[in-house]
Amino acid sequence: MSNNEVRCYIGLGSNLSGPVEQLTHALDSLAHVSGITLSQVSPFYTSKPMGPQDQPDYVNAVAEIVTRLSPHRLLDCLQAIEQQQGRLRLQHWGARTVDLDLLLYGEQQIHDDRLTVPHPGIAERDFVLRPLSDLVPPDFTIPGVGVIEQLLANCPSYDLIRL
Ligand code: ROI
Repeated sequence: MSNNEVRCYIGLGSNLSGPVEQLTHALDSLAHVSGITLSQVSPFYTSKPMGPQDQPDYVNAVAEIVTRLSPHRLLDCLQAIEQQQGRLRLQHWGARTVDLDLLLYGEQQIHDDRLTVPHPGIAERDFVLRPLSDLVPPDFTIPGVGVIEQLLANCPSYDLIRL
């Protein structure tokens, strides 16, 4: 990793149109973006929906990338991949084809109209923390939030099952 590159973590989630295939396709797209190197992918997990319960279970995973893209250019790429896969969002907190969230951008904390990093609500989502914890050491600190092992111990359960 050169000095103009940053290690980032991307959360992936889907509960429509073949969730495993949606995640696999999104990861493949991510790996082919110029300026992004896909370095690790967590196992996939099924999870009960957070939000309305009248929607299918989710499949979730986390990817580690190394990138020279700025946070906003990276966000543009994530949104482009969501659009390519025909992202449907039928209702707020409802079913979606694929969701790509910028969870962490190095150790930076970012707050502006487009982006909040670390991702808000990360501490309440075991379907993000658990796959993230597969990729980082137990003492890994999420900037401004806490140590992953402790966050996971205090997080509500969405009944994760590792695929
Ligand atoms: N619930 C789960 N289990 N996984 C998700 O990725 C997910 N994504 C969402 C909402 C609707 C909040 N619920 C979720 O955006």
